[in-house]
Amino acid sequence: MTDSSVLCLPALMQPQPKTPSQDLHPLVSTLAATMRAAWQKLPELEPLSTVKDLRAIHGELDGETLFIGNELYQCRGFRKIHLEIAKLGNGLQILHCVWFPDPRFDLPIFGADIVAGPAGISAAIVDLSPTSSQLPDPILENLEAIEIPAFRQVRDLPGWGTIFSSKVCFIRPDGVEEEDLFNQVVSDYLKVLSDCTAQAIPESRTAVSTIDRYEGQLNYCLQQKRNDKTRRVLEKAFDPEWADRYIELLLFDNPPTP
Ligand code: BLA
Repeated sequence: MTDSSVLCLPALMQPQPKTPSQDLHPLVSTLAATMRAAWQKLPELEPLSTVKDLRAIHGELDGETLFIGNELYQCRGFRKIHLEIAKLGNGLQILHCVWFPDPRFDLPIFGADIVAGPAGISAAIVDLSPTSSQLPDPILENLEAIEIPAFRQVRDLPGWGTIFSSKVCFIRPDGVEEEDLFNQVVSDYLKVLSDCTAQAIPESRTAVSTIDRYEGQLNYCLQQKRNDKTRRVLEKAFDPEWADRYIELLLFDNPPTP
């Protein structure tokens, strides 16, 4: 991927002197800290240099400041670790985080998405998603041991949500207490994943299991790209062509062939 392809912003996106950490919803800030603490413990963590210029995208729409902040890493076991924090107008804030495994490792995809509007958090989802027919045994066993709180508003998955595991947690948090409980679930899921990552041993690039996991990850990306809600919000804040490139090249780029 080239930097310039994604950095080609519409003319109205002028740099603004605001910093991305301003005025974030407390759950967005807390979850970002949870995720950063988790990836710091990963083996051979390095920033992903190919997209370093994408770290901050600023702009203005209808007098409102927009920004997207991206943090990207890779490590032993994960080809791409991505945290995006965005403020996209109409009081909309998004935290999006995906850890895409290197298909040689038998590891699931970590995904989380939080959407906050003026009325509070409407969607909070976290999952360790399989890239083959089911989650790896150690992951499933450790997830079984986590007690998921009885959240009051559990949401139904959309049609494209067949990529998620049976352990997906998709809720509308009802109050600060549930927001804290959701952060704890995310933290527990990341602990399960980090522990398995430390022990994982890669298979060869040509192993049938590696190819299966590559295809599973490709399918995950294809299904996520069917989420019209993501596309619509980005199209409105930026423009359709920019949104399309951003989704294809940064959010859900297809994995390279192993
Ligand atoms: C929903 N995602 C949404 C919604 C918006 C976005 C506006 C609707 C909110 C709601 O239903 O309450 C927008 N999400 C974005 C944008 C980005 C983003 C602009 O990440 C930009 C980065 N989505 C993901 C990941 C998961 C995910 C990784 O990106 C899950 C691991 C899930 N988002 C997800 C789901 C919905 C959603 C399942 C609900 C979709 C629906 O009900 O139709």
